[in-house]
Amino acid sequence: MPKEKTGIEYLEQNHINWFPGHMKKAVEKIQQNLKLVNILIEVRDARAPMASGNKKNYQNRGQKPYLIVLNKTNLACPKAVEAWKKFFTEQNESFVFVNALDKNSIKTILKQAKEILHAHRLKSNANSTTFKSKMKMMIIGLPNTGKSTIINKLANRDASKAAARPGQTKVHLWVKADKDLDILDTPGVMPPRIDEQIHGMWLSAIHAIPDHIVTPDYSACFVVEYLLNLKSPEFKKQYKFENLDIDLETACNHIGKIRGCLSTNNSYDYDHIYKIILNDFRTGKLGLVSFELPPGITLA
Ligand SMILES: Nc1nc2c(ncn2[C@@H]2O[C@H](COP(=O)(O)OP(=O)(O)OP(=O)(O)O)[C@@H](O)[C@H]2O)c(=O)[nH]1
Ligand SMILES: [Mg+2]
Repeated sequence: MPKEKTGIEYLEQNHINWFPGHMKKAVEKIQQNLKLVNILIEVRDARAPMASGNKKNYQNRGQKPYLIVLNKTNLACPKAVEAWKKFFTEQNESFVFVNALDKNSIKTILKQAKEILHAHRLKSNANSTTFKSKMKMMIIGLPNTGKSTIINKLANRDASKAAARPGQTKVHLWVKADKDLDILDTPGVMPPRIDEQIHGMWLSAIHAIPDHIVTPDYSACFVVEYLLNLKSPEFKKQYKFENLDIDLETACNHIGKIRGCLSTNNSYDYDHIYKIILNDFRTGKLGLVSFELPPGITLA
């Protein structure tokens, strides 16, 4: 239990970054493979729509059509999602909010991608004899945003292994979803540098960054502080708090007590407590939470 420093103080003393060599290679490969696809789909996390984006990294994609998919909407705050829809519309961005665990939701990706390709074709004046009706999409995005899950839903089979941890997909993998749709799955890639350190904490909390980078202690404490500040009713209910006007340590100890996280010498087993908190948060048991709002927006 970090008694002296909280997650926020940690941000002031350290710089969170995660861009190992395999991600650099993955970016190079993505650039090489651009010519093989006719649309790029960037999967982000709906709880942090800009912080989980990496569009800047793919600047030399030319005029390639680009669709931003905001996934895990079923874990995000609905009011924040509405605010982001307005923002992206105003920015003239092609986007769609989805929940990859729901097949119907995934169909909206295909619909949107087809519309974008069609508009692109009209704009570039391609005549119908040269237009290839087959859609070849490359799915890119930060680790653990749900890329492989989306591909599996589109293909209707477990074509690419998905897992609840960042860094599952290691190689570029072509998946034939149907006769008119080929999809290229890619390894998750972080931005080379996370400028805003609070974004590093958000990305750890939503598990785009593995726990060993920021450590479960800081990620879990960050989540608890965030939910205490929010006065989250779901957090209160899940751990049977009487009220949320308490400090971080009191909150963690209370969670330890009601979840039976005591070591043999009767002290709290904080590793266990942090694991429970992160797992509960990431599976939505602590409510629908968004970390990021569009610029200038606050929610009532
Ligand atoms: N709640 C929720 N979970 C999701 C959703 N989409 C994916 N997941 C879960 O998120 C985890 C990561 O999914 P993956 O498809 O492996 O993510 P990825 O982007 O391919 O990850 P990397 O290959 O590591 O880059 C899995 O446990 C999925 O079941 C969603 O919309 N909602
Ligand atoms: Mg994957």
